[in-house]
Amino acid sequence: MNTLIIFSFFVAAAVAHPAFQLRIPNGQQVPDPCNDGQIWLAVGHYDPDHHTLQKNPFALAFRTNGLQWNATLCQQDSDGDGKTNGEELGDPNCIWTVGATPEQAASGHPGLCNPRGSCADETFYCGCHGNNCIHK
Ligand SMILES: [Ca+2]
Repeated sequence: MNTLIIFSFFVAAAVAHPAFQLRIPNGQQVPDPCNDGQIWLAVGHYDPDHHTLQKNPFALAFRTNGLQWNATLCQQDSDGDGKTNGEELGDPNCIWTVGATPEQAASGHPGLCNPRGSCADETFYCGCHGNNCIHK
């Protein structure tokens, strides 16, 4: 029993990237653009449940920005859906700092175009798994 609990903890920790989630506003409450009412825990990944080698555009921007949330990352529109990362993550004025309560709830995913199908060069598709989440 204890082994199962410990194993489950490490699997959950590995999947959810808690350290990164806490570095962005509402990082543990990012809406799943593929399933209404669900949360997308692996915010930087195309696959909500698994580590994949393919990171979404928000993850790449986050890494380029030194793995930190600030006005630069907040004002970008990483997924190209017309809403800034800050607008999607509930920090429309780009004032959030680690540990603070965001101004608003997250309304969208910063790395996956939403609503789905609204971006011209969309390559991600819902329901993908592993490293085949992008098709052109
Ligand atoms: Ca966006």
